[in-house]
Amino acid sequence: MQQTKQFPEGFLWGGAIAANQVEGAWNEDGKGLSVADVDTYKPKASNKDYNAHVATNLEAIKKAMEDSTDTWYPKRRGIDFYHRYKEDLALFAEMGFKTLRISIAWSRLFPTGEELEANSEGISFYHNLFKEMKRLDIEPIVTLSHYEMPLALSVKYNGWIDRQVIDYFVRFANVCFDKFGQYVKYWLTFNEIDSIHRHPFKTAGVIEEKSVSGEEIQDVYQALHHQFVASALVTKDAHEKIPEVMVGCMLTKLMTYPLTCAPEDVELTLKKNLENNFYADVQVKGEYPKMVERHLENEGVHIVMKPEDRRILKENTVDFLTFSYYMSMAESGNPQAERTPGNTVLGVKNPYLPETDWGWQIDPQGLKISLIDLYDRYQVPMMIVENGMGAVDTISSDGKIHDDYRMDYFQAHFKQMKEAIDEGVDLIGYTSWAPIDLVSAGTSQMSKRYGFIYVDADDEGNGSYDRMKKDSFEWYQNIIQTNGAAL
Ligand code: BGP
Repeated sequence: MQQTKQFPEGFLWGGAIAANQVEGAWNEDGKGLSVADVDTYKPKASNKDYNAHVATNLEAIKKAMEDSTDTWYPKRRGIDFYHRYKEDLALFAEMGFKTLRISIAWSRLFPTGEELEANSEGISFYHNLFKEMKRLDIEPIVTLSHYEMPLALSVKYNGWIDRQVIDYFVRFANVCFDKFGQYVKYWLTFNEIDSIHRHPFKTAGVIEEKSVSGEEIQDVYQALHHQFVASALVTKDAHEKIPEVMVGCMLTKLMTYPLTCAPEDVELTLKKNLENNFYADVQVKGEYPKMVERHLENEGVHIVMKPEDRRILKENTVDFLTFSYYMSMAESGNPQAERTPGNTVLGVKNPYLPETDWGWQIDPQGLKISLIDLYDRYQVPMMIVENGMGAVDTISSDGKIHDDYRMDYFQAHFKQMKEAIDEGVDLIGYTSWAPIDLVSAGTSQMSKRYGFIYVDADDEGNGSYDRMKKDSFEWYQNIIQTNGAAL
């Protein structure tokens, strides 16, 4: 069979952003505070000091709630997408985007989460955004919950630990389906739902010291279960309300290799990968895997479920699977093995791989392995909804940004994607993280740059916020225009 470099017809090329990292306007037009709005930035934190910015104890949160500045809370100003979205969408359209993944800020629609009616100014903003996307022929992919929820729900209920939050989320999601369903076919429920284990506050509003059970692991699994049920319930609603809708789950793909072929390393690795699959097992297959249930039992975790929960999960599985892929990990039984930071995790360093400025190990082939592995296991259409390289970009003396390293990164990953497709994987889309520089989720830095478009702002929020094309802009434009043939 003749192999071409072209991707399947209609392949959805594009980019991905999240409301809390781009919008800004944190207190405008009736928006309430979200958990992301209290994410602080410490100027002295080193590039690799991932957790340096996290201040999630109750006292710090309450202080931040009263603080009306945005200097220490960079996500409050984002990249001012709220006011500049037309300019940004025009640039994405110029690159030829077929799709753009965005998220909706829950607290823009429901400032405290408990209102009975949605905030009309919040609705208008997203309505205008979707209208503009339609005009530019950019298909939206919308994440309902991307690392933010109304802060008031976190403080009052301790986030997703309380079952009550399911009802508020279902109300929010239904408003989104009713108001924006005419524009949006692709919906994702929770961004990186598995990340609740790594940062329970950011993902699920869980404040450790407010714990009821006193056991972090118990709290996290309980909150996760509520998110699973909420995800299934809104999947049901979307299926009933929006014709031809596609609802997906979204995972952090943390492909793990054994550091050596010592059986101990292999077994540890197998367990890591099974653990990573658990979240898709529940959302795609509709049930908790037996081994996970046994593991929880052994750990003394008891998830409180309602009698109907298992049926709800089973009857309302997702239509497609999406994931983020930034790097792979290694695993070893040797406690002395060198460690390296990754996407909110610390893993064993793989000696075969280079790394980014932030120490994330670059592994394009791991993307192909991940695609084959996931497709073999779940057999549903897939999308890569985040992949990219956080780097320090500098403006050269000619006034331009020559980000060859970024083009190399993408080129290598795209080739592996194509090979996976040639092997039979049903990959329907790809959205790079992120097409435009934005505030980092992990470090709250602006200087960790991902975009094809540069934003003139620094870590302290100084700058004009003007946009400028990097060299990679034209490069990606060409890939999209030729549907991959230019690779
Ligand atoms: C993913 C998140 C994104 C994003 C990305 C890069 O886990 O879904 O929101 O930010 O990671 O991480 P960072 O911003 O920490 O570099």
